[in-house]
Amino acid sequence: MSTGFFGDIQKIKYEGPDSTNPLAFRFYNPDEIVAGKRMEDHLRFAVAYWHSFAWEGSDPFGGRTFDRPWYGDEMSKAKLKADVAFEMFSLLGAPFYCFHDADARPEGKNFAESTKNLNEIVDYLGEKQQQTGVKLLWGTANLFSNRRFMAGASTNPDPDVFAYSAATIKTCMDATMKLGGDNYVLWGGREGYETLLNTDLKRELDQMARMLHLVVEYKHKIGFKGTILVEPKPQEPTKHQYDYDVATVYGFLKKYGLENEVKMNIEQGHAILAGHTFEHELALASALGIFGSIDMNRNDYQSGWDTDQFPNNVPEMALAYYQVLLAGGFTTGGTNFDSKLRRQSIDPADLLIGHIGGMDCCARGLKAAAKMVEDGALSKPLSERYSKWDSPEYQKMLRGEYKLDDIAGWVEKQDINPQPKSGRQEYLENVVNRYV
Ligand SMILES: [Mn+2]
Repeated sequence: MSTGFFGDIQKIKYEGPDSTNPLAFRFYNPDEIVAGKRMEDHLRFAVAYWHSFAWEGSDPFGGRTFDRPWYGDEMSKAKLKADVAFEMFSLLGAPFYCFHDADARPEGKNFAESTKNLNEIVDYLGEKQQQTGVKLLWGTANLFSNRRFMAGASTNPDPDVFAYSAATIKTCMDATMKLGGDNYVLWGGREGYETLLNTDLKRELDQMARMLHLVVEYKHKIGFKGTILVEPKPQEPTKHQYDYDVATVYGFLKKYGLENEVKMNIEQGHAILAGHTFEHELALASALGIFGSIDMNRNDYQSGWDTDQFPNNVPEMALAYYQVLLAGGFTTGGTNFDSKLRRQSIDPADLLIGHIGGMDCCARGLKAAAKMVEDGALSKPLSERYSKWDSPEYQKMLRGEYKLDDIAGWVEKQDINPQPKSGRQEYLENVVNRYV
């Protein structure tokens, strides 16, 4: 039974590149085989509950612009929200969704009532999953919106907040497990500081590590088979976030012995905020063995904050999925649209069109990336660039069989005299542009 929210819009179909229908896919064709696998199984699209159904269109200068029939604190409204959300997942053919506890359930008067509300809505979401076949890519806890979290969750100076946060995470991990989620995500939210004048940085890092250990222990205790993911972000809302970027998080995981238990959920917009490209963060996570999943969006390159827009830049997506393919593709991870409409885009159809454009953009990027991999367009010049390392002497050097003075003697004896070679960047950029 339809809620009628999307009017008479029917399931979005693939119509091919020549279609001018705004409510059709031009590139996302779920069953099309790309690099030996169905496109849907490569991309593993998920819709984010929060931006699409919980965010009301506010900005720092004004409140709600969207007019949705599910706004309100009653359980009946939460169920209507779920009805519309699953209608949209089905219209789009999105195989997954993601949610925070606070997106889906009304806040209770205390922890017990919030948990009761969560459990009731989780049962309802479970029924919707059964009816539609849509699955949960990941669950997470919102430990940043309520004023109790204003000074952080696990990193709060008040241990009552640490305990409340731990209890909330427990309920959200239970919910994720019950709904068959493939991952559980921790985004730092307000885990950072506004000023060092009131912050004991070392103590807060120890607290954050304790929470992550608790999460990992509980995962094993309940037999959750999914992946624990941490999502880096350098700033916003706090001036400095502890999960700054992939490199920072990896150092944190190593220090606290968590590097084999936790992987990364990498967001395009957060990479940009950290002064990196998206593909840098993906390549680094892959090199460190902690690549997990993607939050797909884009930032405005001029505004300097996290605008969470739908992706629409195909060359950027091509380079991103190129790294995903090199990393062996997603296992438990996927492509979650952590993307929101602009606040003037108030029509129900805008929600669909934002996702359709994003899915098409990712599909085009994936196809370009797969072709670059297949042709060895970038990998052949790359291995050529490093080919001298294959020689036996340099292999020995790399294995540590020569000490510094051995190498000095060898360089003198062989009269090693390095000759610079072109890095061919313009050539390689032109190659990429051939594929997109
Ligand atoms: Mn973001």
